Amino acid sequence: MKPSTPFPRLTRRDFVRTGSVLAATAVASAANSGRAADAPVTANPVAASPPRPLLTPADKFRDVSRGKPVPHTLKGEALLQARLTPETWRLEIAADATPNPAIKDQAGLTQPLTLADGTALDLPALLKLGQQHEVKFLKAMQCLNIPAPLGQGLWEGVPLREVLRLCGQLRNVRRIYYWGFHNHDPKQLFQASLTYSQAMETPPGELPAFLAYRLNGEPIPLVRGGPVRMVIPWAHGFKSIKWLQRIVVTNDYKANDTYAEQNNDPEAPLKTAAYLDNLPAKVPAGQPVFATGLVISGLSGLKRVEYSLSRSDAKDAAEQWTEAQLEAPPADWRTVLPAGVFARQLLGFNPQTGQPATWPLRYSMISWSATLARLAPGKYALRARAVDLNGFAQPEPRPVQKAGRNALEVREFEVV
Ligand SMILES: Nc1nc2c(c(=O)[nH]1)N[C@H]1C(S)=C(S)[C@@H](COP(=O)(O)O)O[C@H]1N2
Ligand SMILES: [Mo]
Repeated sequence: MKPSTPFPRLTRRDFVRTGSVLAATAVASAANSGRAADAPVTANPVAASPPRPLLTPADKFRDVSRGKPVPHTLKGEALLQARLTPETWRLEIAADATPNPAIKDQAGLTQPLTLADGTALDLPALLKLGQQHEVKFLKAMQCLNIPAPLGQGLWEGVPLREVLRLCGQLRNVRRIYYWGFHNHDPKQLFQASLTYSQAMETPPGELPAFLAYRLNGEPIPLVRGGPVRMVIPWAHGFKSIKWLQRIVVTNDYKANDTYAEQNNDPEAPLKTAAYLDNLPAKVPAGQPVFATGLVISGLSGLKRVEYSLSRSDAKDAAEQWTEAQLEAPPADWRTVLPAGVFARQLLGFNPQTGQPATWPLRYSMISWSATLARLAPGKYALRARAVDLNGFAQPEPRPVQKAGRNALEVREFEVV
């Protein structure tokens, strides 16, 4: 791979300047029926919506938070009581003591961290651990049940394995459960879990489960689950527990995630999938349409995004798939990353060159686009799908939507 042009694709600037160049070179061929060969191409395509920045501001993520009241609405004394300020935050780590017929030998650890004996981990201690073990990377937050990414952040924190090493010897541990502040009402408990080795044995080049304390270069705000949030890089959002306060090691072998109770697959990793932005309902004839969307690179990576444009007012339209353009990596990561954070420090980047090892980065998202030109008047349906590195086109190989919302999306519009 030549370092100069590792990924010869659409740059962010090209995206913004959606004008004549794109329109003229439009791959739009989408091929089929409805195109009037001689229709003029004007310089300004109708854009669905402009591409987003690679980093979503902390308060612009779509929010998925249970609880009454939701923890991030707490104020003043209630916030202190909840231990959700940087000074009051504590993390307890203990062994599961709940009687359970499925367990022969209860799990144990030699150094529990508890509020009762004053050993619970506080934020200064976690930050200190970070001086030695900090990890940083870009991750898309994606709810298993919502067909649109929630946002993407630069997350920084300490691998869970390093935190568990503070607890001495672990015995009979098969899984690790964890939850956040939830108002002391058991009905509001929102818990997630990992296997022991997912927590402890990060494979080379892979991303660890970690306790995040910074988002986009700032302390994680309350609204995004601060002061400390668990971040599980390879998983859907429900494993990334906000307002983290308790970790329990257990001999129970079951994935005891609250999310599993609603028929969700608790072990389904982030799914490679493309999502479509909205299109204007009506487009004047002769004006190209600039279709955009987001694509997440999940467990199986991303080969390409494809779209198909068909006449929805004609029966004959055969589905034909055309490759869409992917947003290129930024030419200069300093324009994207917060001050003091360098690309070569991020997991998933080459530490020598500061270039991303894959594009899109694993578990992150970028924009895609397609210019649809010379469309004859009529009704159209646009579809888009991601093809993973194994050649599976969305929603394959995961057609069951309770394992990750990635149905083939369609947007209809009319050229008038
Ligand atoms: N404590 C707690 N953590 C939580 C949740 C919750 O309700 N409570 N929701 C989870 C779910 S289902 C998702 S999709 C993500 C959403 O993260 P966001 O609100 O930062 O976008 O948070 C996860 N972490
Ligand atoms: Mo979710």
